[in-house]
Amino acid sequence: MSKPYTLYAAPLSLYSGKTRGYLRWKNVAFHEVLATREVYASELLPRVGWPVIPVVIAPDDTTVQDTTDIIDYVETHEPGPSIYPEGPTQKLAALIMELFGDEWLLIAAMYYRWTFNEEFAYGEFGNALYAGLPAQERAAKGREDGARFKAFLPLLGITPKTAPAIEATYEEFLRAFDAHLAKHDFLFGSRPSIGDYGLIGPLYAHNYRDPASGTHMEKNAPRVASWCRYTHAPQHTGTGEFLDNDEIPETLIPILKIFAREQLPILLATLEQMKSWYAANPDADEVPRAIGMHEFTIGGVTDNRGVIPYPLWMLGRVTAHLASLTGDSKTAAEDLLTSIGAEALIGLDMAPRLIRKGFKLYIAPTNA
Ligand SMILES: N[C@@H](CCC(=O)N[C@@H](CS)C(=O)NCC(=O)O)C(=O)O
Repeated sequence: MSKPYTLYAAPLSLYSGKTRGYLRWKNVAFHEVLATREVYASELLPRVGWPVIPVVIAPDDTTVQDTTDIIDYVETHEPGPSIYPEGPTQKLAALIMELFGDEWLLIAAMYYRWTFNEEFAYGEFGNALYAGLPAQERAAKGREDGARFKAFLPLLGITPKTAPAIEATYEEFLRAFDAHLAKHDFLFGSRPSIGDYGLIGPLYAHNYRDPASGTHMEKNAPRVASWCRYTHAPQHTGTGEFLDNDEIPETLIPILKIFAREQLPILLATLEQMKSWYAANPDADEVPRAIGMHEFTIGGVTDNRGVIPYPLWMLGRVTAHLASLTGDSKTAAEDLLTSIGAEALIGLDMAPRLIRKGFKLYIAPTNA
C-alpha cells in the first residue's frame, strides 16, 4: 500500500475546506495535519517559502500548493471518476464556477466572517495556530493573527459603502443556488465538479461554519446548507454522474449571469491593469500579489479595491479551454457565454499570460 497524502490545513480556512471535501469524495487516503505556528515554521515555510495553507504532500514527497494545483495533481495521479466534466460546455461552466467561488464569493466570505463572526474568528485563529497553548494565550495570539486577515478587507473592496451591495449580491446568489439545488445534487448533476469545489471554499468554512453566517444560510438557503454538509463530508465517495448531452441546467443560468455581471468586469479591468503594468515593467518576471488599486462595482455600488493578478491565472484556465474547442463544441460554448452576457471572453487576449512556478505567480516566458 502506498503512503497516504498529507494535508496541512485548518478548520477555519476557506481553501482547506475545498481541498478536504475534494480529497474525501475522490476517496484518496490522506491524513490532515493542523497548520499550527510550529508546523508553519518546521514544514510549510521550508517547503513553500511563504505562509499559506492548504499544502499537500504527495506520497512521493512532492509538495503541492494552491487548491487548483492540488486537485489537478490528484486528478492526474489517482484513479477514479474525474471532477472535470467531459462535456466541453459543462467543463467551461465548471471552470467559471471554480473561479467564481474561489475569487468572487471570497468577498462575501470575508465580509460575513469579519462583520458578523469577528470574536468567533479570532478564537478559531487561536485554536488553530496555537493549539498547544493555554486558552487565554490562544485567544490573545489568535486576535493578533486574525487582525492581519481582517486587514485584507479594503483590498477586496469590502468597505462600509459596498457592504449593502455585498449582502444583496450574496443573497441573490444564495436564492439562485438554493433553487438550483431543488433540482440537482451538484452544479451539473449527481457528481460534484471542479465548480462545486470552487463554491465549497467560501460557502463551507466561512459562510456555513461561522455561526452567525451558518444560521443565516440555514434560514435563507437550507438546501445550500445541506449541500455544504454533503460536499464537505460526502457519504458516498466517487459516485454520481454529470448530466447527459453536455447539458447546462437552466437553473445554473442565473448564477452564471451573476458571474458575468459582477465578476467578469473586475477580471477584465484587472487584465487591462496587468497589461499596463507589464508595459511599464517589461523585464518583470515574478508578479506581485497586488499591483495598485482600481475602481470596481459590486451590486451597482462603486468603490476601490486592490488590483489582484492571481484570478487572471484562473481565468487563463477558462480561456485556454475555450481556445481548445472547435466546431460544434466551440459554437455551443460561445452560445452559452453570449447568453449569460460573458461574450467578452470569446477570443480574449490574455497577454501577458501568467504561470505558477515554485508556488508563486510569474509572467510566462513566451511573453518576454
Ligand atoms: N489560491 C490559493 C489561496 C490559498 C489561501 O489564500 N489560503 C489562505 C488560508 S484559507 C492563506 O493561507 N492565506 C495567507 C495569505 O494569503 O497570505 C488556493 O487556492 O490554495
